[in-house]
Amino acid sequence: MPVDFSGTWNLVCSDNFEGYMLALGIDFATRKIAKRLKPQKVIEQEGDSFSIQTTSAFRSYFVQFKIGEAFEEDNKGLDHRKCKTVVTWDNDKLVCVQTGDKKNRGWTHWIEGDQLYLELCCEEQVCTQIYKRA
Ligand code: VLP
Repeated sequence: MPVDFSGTWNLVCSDNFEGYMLALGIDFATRKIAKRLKPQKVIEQEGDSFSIQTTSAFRSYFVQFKIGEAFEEDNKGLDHRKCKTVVTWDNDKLVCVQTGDKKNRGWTHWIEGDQLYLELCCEEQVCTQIYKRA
């Protein structure tokens, strides 16, 4: 059985989100608001089809994809840069590569115990977040 990420997940801790946002060129005022947010993720996984809705009091972001199928991602409401994005499995990890103006951009999701992990990368910065089931 493959791992199932489906569910509603609430952020419980975040390390170096500031560094990640700086690497993305997010302005000071936006970073000040964003770092206080406790986003919720609703993930739907059906076979190789996924949707991830990230909701916060300030901005929200929705993405959907199929494993191995590259798509144009607009990052609307985030840094607004367009990327060519593809998500693949690395064993039980969901690995996203976002090719565009920023080097080494992407994210990885995995589950450990009852916690959802998210590692966000941009250039030299790595932000690690942990979510728990709502
Ligand atoms: C921009 C960077 C904060 C900060 C300003 C707005 C959306 C994996 C993946 C699915 C992400 C989340 C990236 C967050 C980048 C913030 C608004 C915060 C809430 O999630 O789950 O898209 O890439």
